[in-house]
Amino acid sequence: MASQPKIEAHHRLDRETMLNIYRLMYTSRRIDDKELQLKAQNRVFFQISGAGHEAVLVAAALTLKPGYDWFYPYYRDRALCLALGVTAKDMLLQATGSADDPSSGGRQMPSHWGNNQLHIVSRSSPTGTQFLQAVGCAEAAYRAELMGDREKLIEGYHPDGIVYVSAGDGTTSEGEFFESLNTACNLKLPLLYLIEDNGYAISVPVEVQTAGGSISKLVTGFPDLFIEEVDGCDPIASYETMQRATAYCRERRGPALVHAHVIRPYSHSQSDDEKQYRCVEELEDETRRDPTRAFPKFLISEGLATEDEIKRIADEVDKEVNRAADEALAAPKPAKETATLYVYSPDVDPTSKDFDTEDVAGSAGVSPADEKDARAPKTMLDLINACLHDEMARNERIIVFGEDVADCSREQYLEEVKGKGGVFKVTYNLQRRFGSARVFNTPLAEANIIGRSVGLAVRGLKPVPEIQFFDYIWPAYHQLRNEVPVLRWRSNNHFKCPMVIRVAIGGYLKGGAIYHSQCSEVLFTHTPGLRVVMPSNALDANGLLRTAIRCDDPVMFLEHKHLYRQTHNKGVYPGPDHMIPFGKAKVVREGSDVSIITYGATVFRSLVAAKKVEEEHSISAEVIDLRSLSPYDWEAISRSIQKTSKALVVYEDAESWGYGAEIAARIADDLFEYLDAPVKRVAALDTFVAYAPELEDEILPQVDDVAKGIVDLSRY
Ligand SMILES: Cc1ncc(C[n+]2csc(CCOP(=O)(O)OP(=O)(O)O)c2C)c(N)n1
Ligand SMILES: [Mg+2]
Repeated sequence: MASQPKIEAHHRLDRETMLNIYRLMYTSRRIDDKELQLKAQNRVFFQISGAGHEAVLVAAALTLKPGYDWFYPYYRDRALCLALGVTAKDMLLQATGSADDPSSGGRQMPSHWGNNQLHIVSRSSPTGTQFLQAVGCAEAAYRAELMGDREKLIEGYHPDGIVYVSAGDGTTSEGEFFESLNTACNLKLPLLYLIEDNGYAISVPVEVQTAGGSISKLVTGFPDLFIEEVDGCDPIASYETMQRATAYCRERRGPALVHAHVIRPYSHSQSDDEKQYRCVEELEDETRRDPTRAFPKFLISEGLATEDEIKRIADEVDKEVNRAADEALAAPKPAKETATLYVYSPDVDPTSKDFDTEDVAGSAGVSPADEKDARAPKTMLDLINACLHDEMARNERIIVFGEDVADCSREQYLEEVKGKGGVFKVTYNLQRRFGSARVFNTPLAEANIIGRSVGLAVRGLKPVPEIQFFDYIWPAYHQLRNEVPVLRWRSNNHFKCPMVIRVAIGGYLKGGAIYHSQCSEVLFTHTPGLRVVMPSNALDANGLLRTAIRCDDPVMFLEHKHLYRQTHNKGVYPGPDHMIPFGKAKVVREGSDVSIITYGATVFRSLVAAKKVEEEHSISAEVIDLRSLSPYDWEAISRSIQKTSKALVVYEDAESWGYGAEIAARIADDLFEYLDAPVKRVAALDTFVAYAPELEDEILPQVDDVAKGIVDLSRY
């Protein structure tokens, strides 16, 4: 038995804890070794090691509470996850791609952590997307506190709960890191950043990556940010630092950033050989710092453990890891039929009859936007606004935010001023009615808006963010492609982030030019996991938005700017329960000669064109407004074409590779025997939308283009 006189000098860590630190660090390393061995045997298919990062990670876990705090660990955080309660077998189940892998059911690579009971939120592979999600996760508690009833409003609320997020040194170069610090500091969120600096991002050394070579020095200007640098190979020093940092967050004094210097003894990955770009001395120095070697030596030299005790722990761990590997290798693999499970919610089906109140006669209520004039036709903008009012009143978890969406951020002036409520006024009066905790402005940063939404949704709030212009959605595209639609699927339904992303889209503005006219809805319909809708009129917008908000999937709600205030598409407020299911098109004009399949701003143009060809050429064109683009109503398309035998797909986006290309291809595939002519498309020229009205008219599809398309097709 080792003597214990020096325990006090080790910062309240008792002998048992220190031996446990060693056990966890060594287990982490041995799982890496086991995975590498199995990789060489082709029984696991990828390996990402946590080697060299173990000390600070075990220390961090000692100061954090699984299932109480929330965690966004990155791929090197094996030791943290082990210390939080993930087992060796759980890890090896993922490495072997097993059905019982609790993180992802065999869907993600190893070291892509996720465990809903422990509050480890499923992680993806992109570097940096975790930061803003972690902000949202911490912000959920902040908002719930402002809103009252916090235990009821969000999942896992604790007044001193914190959110942990980690990343490597290289990943701090992603813009989202700085965007996240901006908001975490601005809202003084309880967010703990652990930056694990192993000196390299694959082969790029830290001085090339970061101005001045030190991320902790670079971020010193952020207000209320606790910053500390530590030797992350020393578990005791790391524990002290982590304790100070977590205490700072728990006391709600602001976010904390720990910059831990660690090593990377196993190269970046098994496909990287660091000897190609690192010198021998550097690698030897790292070997000396390796915590799985240095810490047991320290324990022995300090009289805290004997060599035998260390050996016994190592033997036990080796046995445990071998047993876990055997069990994982014997575990069943996912059944082929499960491949498409959980792309969408298995519980709530927005295409079902539950979401169809469209044909219920009469107005069921009075528009909160305009009580005096309930029966007067309203614009699309008014009825979207009315739906937001209704739904926010119905569900207190809904929060609305974005650039300029609030009425007046400086609340003290709310009574004096009219209020902004969005650049198009779609969110008008929401802040005034529902308060600044639920309706607020964000920084001018689209990734910030969507990344935060993911974290807010994970905690059970229902974000309805606005992207001011579709043309500027691109900074958020990473989150919208790799995170929002994927979370449910990649976590095997353990996590989800339902939200409604409202986006002002489209051209025909006269003067909108390149950067206020874009529509590339196809980039979102091409993404599994997203629902995409694009209404053409006020009533549909109201009913589809309600379905979008009440369903359990992420929805891209595309609002055509040109349609916001038209007179031709007005509708009477339909009451607070008007819903249109997704995937239900509408035949907006019956016809027998040609079927026009369209949506958005080209619906009206197609209707005018159909009328024109009827009058001028006695051609009878049927017009189908798809309304919802993914899913879409194949039955309606098929029915119409079986009647007319001719199909014209009309859409506003550039013709090549556009949304209509898929529809045209499917018609050609599935309805070939009914067709009397090739499937034709009318769409924009394959260029950008120009400012000069003459050019804009030439570029975007006009009534005459559609009319010509109908005539040509009917004469074919
Ligand atoms: C957005 C994105 N770009 C590139 C990659 C490829 N990649 C994976 S890890 C990595 C280096 C990360 O370095 P660092 O953040 O220092 O973490 P470390 O691996 O050193 O722990 C790169 C470039 C990625 N996964 N995601
Ligand atoms: Mg690194």
